[in-house]
Amino acid sequence: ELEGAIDKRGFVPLYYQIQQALLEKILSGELREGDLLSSEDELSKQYRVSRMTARQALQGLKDKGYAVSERGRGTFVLKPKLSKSILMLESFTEEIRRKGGKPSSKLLAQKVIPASQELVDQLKLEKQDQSLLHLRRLRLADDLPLAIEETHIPLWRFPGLDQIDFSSSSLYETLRDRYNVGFGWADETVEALSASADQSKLLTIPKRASLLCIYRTLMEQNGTPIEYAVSHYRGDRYRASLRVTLQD
Ligand code: 16G
Repeated sequence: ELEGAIDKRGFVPLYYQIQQALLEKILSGELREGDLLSSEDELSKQYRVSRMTARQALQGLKDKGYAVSERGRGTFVLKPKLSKSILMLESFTEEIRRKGGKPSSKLLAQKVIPASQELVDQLKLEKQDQSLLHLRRLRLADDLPLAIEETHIPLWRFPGLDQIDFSSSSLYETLRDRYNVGFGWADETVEALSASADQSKLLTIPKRASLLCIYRTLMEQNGTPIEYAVSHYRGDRYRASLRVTLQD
């Protein structure tokens, strides 16, 4: 019966049909993250194809990020990475909701601090208004740790912002709703890093696992910088896409 799932006379390559059959099971939830996939040997028997074809099907899933092989143990299902679009100016909360997940935060630090020289430059601060709200949050999607976000907001622009409890509020929602901010654009820099001991513990990943680090300076519509943030995303769960255009 399983054999009937693939069409041996058509034009669609056999490996691809098997790959798509497995992918459907992953996307429908029939196969879940961490589940062991059938081995090359099992697949080749199930679908009556060569081992080479079965291997290609598994390789296809691995290339797309839906599976991973562990030496001597087999091939396991991975959930696809969440994909952040660098084109869209979104908050963590909006992004996770858009993808149908449940965003949450664990507050690691919330305090008022004087700006360092680097932050004075990033946020173009005047001498008299160098006091910043510093927020450090572990961001979770469906209760799984996804990123550590550290952000700095100039308090001269948002008086009283330090009084809000950011363990449960969205920063961007607050800026929009309470302070009527119109967001303009953000300048971002992306860098690959490996996790420190502290970061790997918070993100529940192995030490020195890969991180995607995004630095963001957010501007109001008039160009005033209003946030300088550094986000460390789990490299195994997150990727970023951007549009590259020709300059005119
Ligand atoms: C995003 C922003 C971060 C901002 C946060 C606000 C990037 C790289 N970073 O994660 O700068 O502080 O959203 O999230 O996109 P919130 O509104 O859910 O609190």
